[in-house]
Amino acid sequence: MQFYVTTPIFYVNGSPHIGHAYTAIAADVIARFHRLDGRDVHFLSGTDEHGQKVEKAARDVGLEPQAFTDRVSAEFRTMLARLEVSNDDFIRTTEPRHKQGATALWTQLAANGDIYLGHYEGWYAVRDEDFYAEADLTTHPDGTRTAPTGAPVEWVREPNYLFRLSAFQDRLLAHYETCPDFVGPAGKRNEMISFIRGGLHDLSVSRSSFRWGIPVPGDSDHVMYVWLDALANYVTALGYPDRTGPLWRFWPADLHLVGKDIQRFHAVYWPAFLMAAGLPVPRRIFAHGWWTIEGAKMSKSVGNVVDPLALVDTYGLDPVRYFLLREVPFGGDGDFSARALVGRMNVDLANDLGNLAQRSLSLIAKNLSGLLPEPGPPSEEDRALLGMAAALPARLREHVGRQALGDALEETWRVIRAANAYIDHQAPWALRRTDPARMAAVLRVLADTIRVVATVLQPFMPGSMARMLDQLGVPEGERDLSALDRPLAAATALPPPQGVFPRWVEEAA
Ligand code: ME8
Repeated sequence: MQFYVTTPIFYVNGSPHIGHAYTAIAADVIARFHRLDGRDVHFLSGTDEHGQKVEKAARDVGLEPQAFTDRVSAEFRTMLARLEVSNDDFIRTTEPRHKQGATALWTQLAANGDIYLGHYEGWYAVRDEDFYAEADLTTHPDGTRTAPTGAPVEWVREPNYLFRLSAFQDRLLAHYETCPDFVGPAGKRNEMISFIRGGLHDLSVSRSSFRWGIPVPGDSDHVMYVWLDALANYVTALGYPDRTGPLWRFWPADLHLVGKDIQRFHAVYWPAFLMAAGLPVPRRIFAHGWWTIEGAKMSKSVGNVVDPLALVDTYGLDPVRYFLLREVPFGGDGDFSARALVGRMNVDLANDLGNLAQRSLSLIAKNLSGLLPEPGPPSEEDRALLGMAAALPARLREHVGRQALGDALEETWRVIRAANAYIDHQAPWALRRTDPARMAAVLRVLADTIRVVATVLQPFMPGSMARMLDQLGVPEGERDLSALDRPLAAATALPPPQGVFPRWVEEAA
């Protein structure tokens, strides 16, 4: 069964930061989990390169927009690679395949009578690339106005093409009614429904006061509004308008993962464009929350923008991936601090999981010549722990299926904590003299439990979990969820155990 997941395409007006890394890592975990579960996955990311905001950023550094976007888009690609994000494709909106597809989408909307030439007069925030009503603005003592997001607005008056969004109000509401899971988290659904019920105005979908965009077919005085251009990426990357190509089987998308700031574009405008074009709408749009840094909004002028690659250089990739998804429930807001990251590294990773593996594996190395023992006759406690471990894949499938990535980790840690309690209680080190057969049975229960844990954690921490599975002697081709039904071969020679998660010790000042 296919599974198509996307990240937003990132604006190339500045270098990638921790917020972009967060979305990409979360989408990666979801993509990897579905691959592990045997699904045919397509995972798309990319960059959003047109519009006034990007044009202005290029001008500010004295570059032509194309040269500028080439450079910044490459930085996003590098970030994804360094974070081990496993996207299958990366689309740039300046690529010919995208321009052709977006042009075809426009032509289709116009042919269906859903785009007409009009006039726009109103407020526009370049930073948000969004239109605002007067009533939503804040007026400052110096007479300037800002949008609810804090972005400065300017008065725009120009001929524009408009999309007949108002005509889709009822169809959108009906869709929300029949597909209760269309939008997540659950609270966002009501927010979107009230927005639609509040009345939809036709949407300006072209701009005629600057040039950096895809020309409107048949009227090169206009370029397409950057959001129509950008949203189209999810289908142009699959080959749209060609619906007979190999990738079209992935449409409709199973999941558009977005930040909460852009939910409305995805959950209102995008389905309306698709309905107008006669295309199926995505199955689900999930919005995650917002990161602040040590309590403050991330901002270039404040100088507190966190570079994800610098974090990875300092702390290592998997602790960063783990921290971001564990620290806050997915869908809620979070605050980043190095202290909290180090806490997670030392407690969850080094103490709970790292020690569990290291203790179990070094007992096998020392007392059983490094040979994986046979399962013994199970005790009540063995059954309880193995039962918890066996239930994990199905529990995680459920959590990941509703994007509850933090819950998936919490559920896994419940098993890890139970395994630590088990090892303390069974004290296999003491059984070595008194009951070596029982010691072997206990170590096998631990090895089997760690195997399940390491298997289901692969999407979150691919590198470290590969090393843990290597140490358990799990063959490379036997690491997906279905392999868990096949017991590991007894007497497999395990490599010498090595700590996977070192403790982080602050250097003395
Ligand atoms: O909105 N915390 O691009 P973008 C959490 N090009 N996530 C954050 C974040 C933060 N502080 N800052 C950014 C755009 N993000 C459009 C999208 S899609 C057709 C077009 C994440 O680069 C969040 O997911 O401004 C946000 O939605 C995404 O980066 C893209 O931000």
